[in-house]
Amino acid sequence: MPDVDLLVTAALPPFLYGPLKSDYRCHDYHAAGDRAALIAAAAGTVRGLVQGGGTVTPTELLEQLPKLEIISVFGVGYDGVPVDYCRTRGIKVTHTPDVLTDDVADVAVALILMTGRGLVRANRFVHAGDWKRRAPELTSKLAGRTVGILGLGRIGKAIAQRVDAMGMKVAYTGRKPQDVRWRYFADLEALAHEVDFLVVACPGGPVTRHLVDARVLKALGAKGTLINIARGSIVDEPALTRALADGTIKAAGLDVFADEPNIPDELLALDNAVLLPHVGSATHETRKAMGDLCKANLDAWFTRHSTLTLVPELA
Ligand code: 8YV
Repeated sequence: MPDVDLLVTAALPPFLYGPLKSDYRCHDYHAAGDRAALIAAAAGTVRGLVQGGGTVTPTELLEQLPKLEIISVFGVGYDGVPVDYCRTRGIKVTHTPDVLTDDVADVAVALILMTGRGLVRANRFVHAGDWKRRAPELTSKLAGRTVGILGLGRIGKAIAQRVDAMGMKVAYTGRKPQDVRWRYFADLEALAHEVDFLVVACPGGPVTRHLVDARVLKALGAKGTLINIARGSIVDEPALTRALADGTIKAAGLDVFADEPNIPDELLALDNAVLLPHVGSATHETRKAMGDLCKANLDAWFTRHSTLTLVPELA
């Protein structure tokens, strides 16, 4: 392996960080007490940067790394990377698609089941010993209900296939209709109006910021539940909290938030919100596969021995 310096800007799991440290000189920017000193010492030699899916990498940091050749994202989402800036400098940006699709889609389905069938409340009911005192509540049948998917990419399609198999109807919106049998809506508000569950599965970033706003939530209405397994930035979180509190929408199932791991107290307090700590890809198998691909992308670049998993904009 060539003699290469890497800047590490996120907390990495040992099964990725260990192999990286064996093959590269790693500068731990994430854990550094004095980041300015670390940059002053390493900036002239850093040729690769490793970050997480949700990590924001400011252009100002990249400007201090004149030798940077590649950013390898440990995650499918690269909304924290200034891709246009990277293009102007010829910096490669790679990510870890495909390997996490099944797990993230599973969590979307779990959130549909947890909200739709009241499973979190039912679990609390049993733990609290209430079953001995009264019958559990009745909920609503999922088969026959409609799931609207915002963003029919790899993960969106995997969610559609799963809920299809559950007997639910599928509709979707995105930049353009695709060659699939599910109904396309050009307009998100129109889709929200039509569906029982609106599932956010599109990329984050400036283009999709607050796409799900008060108007879309109003269209989803009191029959509707919002599911988000993508990025917190796509949903106007204060508007969502208000919509849940005043009954504008029925419920929400969220794996992602605007400012993780901070969740506003008002949202935390709501009984009609099922909240998960961004566990979409959090299985041993998938995180290991993501880690392997994250490192393989660096190895491919620095040894020129195999191809990179470039982000679509730079492919
Ligand atoms: C990970 C993710 O939690 O892949 C992504 O974009 O958000 C998640 O799978 C994250 O990337 C870990 O850094």
